[in-house]
Amino acid sequence: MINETYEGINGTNKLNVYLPYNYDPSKQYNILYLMHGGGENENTIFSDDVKLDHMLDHMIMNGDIEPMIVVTPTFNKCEAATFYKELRQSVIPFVEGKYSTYAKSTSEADLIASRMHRAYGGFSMGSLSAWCVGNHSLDMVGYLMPLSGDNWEGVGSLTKEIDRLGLQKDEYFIMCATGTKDIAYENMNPQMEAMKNDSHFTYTSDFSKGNFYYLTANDATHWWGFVRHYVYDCLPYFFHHE
Ligand code: FER
Repeated sequence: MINETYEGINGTNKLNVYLPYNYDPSKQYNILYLMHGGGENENTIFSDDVKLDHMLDHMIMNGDIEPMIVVTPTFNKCEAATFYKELRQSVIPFVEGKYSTYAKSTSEADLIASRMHRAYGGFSMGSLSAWCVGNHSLDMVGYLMPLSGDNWEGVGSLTKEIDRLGLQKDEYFIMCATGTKDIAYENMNPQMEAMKNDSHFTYTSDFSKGNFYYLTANDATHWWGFVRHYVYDCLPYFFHHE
């Protein structure tokens, strides 16, 4: 993991960058931004509590995913719901100016052009941050992975953003997950039903046929020990569209 410090719109801040083994700066990589939950920080996801870096190494080795860059930022200099501003103005330009992604440059136009090679996910309050990236910055991100946290702004905030951008249904993909004993379960269920019934979404785990799926794990609680498995389950479905 590379520990990075950057100057952002909310002041000096930190994030961690996972580079896949054999990272080659002459190649282009898909990139996932993955956000921690409340009371956590940018180090949580690569700490011994979660060890996501180990899982990513194995997923790449097993061919479950293409080598990709995974960034763990923090919303601790602002709020989960407003982090999308720091993401688009500070985090993505900093990271993708330094590491090799599909962004040809860090201009807004080039970041928008490379959106289908960029994903954003998060756990709990990080899931809220993911929904808010969808609600307000879907021009820069093609894939969302909200895990164990509902969209406090409501489904209408997301569909409004989709309409504002004029996106087609093969230009945004959302895979959500939680556990049946997770404190987010009862909050997420009605929203997931509303999305299933909304024409902006086609519900299927086969992202060649639709763009929205909700995975529920029996008896799983609000804990990274379960949530890391949702990342394992969701990530292979990402980055298959231009
Ligand atoms: C949710 C349930 C719990 C949620 C967030 C939480 C964004 C966060 C709990 C905490 O930080 O303690 O549905 O949605």
